[in-house]
Amino acid sequence: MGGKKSKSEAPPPPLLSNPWRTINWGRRQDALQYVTDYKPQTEGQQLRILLHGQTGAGKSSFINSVQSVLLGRMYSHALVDNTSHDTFTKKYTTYKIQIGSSDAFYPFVFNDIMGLDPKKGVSVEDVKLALKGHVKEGYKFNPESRLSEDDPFYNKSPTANDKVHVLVCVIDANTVTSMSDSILHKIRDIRTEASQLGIPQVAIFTKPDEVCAEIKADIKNVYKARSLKEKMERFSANMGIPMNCIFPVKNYHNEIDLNDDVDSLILNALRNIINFGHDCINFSKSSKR
Ligand SMILES: Nc1nc2c(ncn2[C@@H]2O[C@H](COP(=O)(O)OP(=O)(O)OP(=O)(O)O)[C@@H](O)[C@H]2O)c(=O)[nH]1
Ligand SMILES: [Mg+2]
Repeated sequence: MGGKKSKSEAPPPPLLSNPWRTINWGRRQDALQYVTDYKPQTEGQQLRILLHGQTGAGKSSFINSVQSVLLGRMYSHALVDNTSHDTFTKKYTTYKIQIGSSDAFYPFVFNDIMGLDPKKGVSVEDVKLALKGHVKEGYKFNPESRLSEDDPFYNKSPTANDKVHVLVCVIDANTVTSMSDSILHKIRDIRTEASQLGIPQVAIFTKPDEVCAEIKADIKNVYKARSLKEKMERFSANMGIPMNCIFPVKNYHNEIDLNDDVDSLILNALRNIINFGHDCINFSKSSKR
C-alpha cells in the first residue's frame, strides 16, 4: 500500500496496437460511389432516416456533414446551435440532398427532430408517431403535449415514403456515460417501438475527437482508442444495440475544408444506414407493414 506502482499495475496504453474494425481510409471515392449509386428497388421510393438523441448530441451537424461530403464542399443547411443549451431543432424537418447542381435529389432523406431532454425535449409519443409517418413536415414539437389526431399536422394516412426506414440514435461520445436514466429510458422506449415496427436501428457516436487526445491528433485512431471502444461496448450492452450497428462519426463542426479521413468515417456510417434502410423497405413490402 502506498508504495511505487509495479509495472503490472500501469494503465494500459490509450491505443490498441491494431484497429478493432477496418476502414478503407484511402478509398473514400469507393464509398462515395456506393452511396451515389444507391437506388431503391422501386422507382420513386424514398428511404427515410430519422435522427433522434439528446439535445446537442450532433444530429443537425451529422446531416450537414453528410450534405458536405456528398456536395464536396462545406454545407450547413440543418442549422446547428453554438450558443445556447436549449434544444435548437424544434420543427419536424425533412432534409433532401441535391445531386450535384442538377434538379434531382438522392433517394434518401433525413428527418431531424427536437432533442430528447428530460423536461423540455420532444415527447417519446411524438417520436413514435414520426416512426409511423403520422407527423407532417413543419410540425413544431411541444414537449407538453403529443400531436393529436385532429391536429392539421397529423398525417392520417401515411404512405410508404412517409414512414421511417432507419432510426439513428445520435450519441455524444463524451457524455454517454453520464446520460440520465430518464434519457436512457426514452431511448430504450423509442427503440422498442421501432423494433416492433420492424425498423432497423443504428447508433452513431459523435464528437470522438473530444474523447481522447489521440483521436483529436489523428481521426484514424478512432478504432484503436481503448476509451472509445469501452464507451461503445457499454452503450451496446446497456441498450441492446449490437456493436456492428454502432459507428463513430466525427462531424464537420468548425472546419473550413473537407478532409478525406473524416469523409471516410461519415461515408462508412451512411453506407451502413442505407443498407439497413434498404432491407427495411424490402421487408415492409413483403410483410405489408
Ligand atoms: N468536436 C465536435 N463537436 C461537434 C461534433 N458534432 C457536433 N458538434 C458540436 O456540438 C454542438 C451541437 O451540435 P448540433 O448538431 O446542433 O446538435 P443537435 O443534436 O442537432 O442538437 P438539438 O437540435 O439541440 O437537439 C455544436 O456546437 C456542434 O458544432 C463533433 O463530431 N465533434
Ligand atoms: Mg439540431
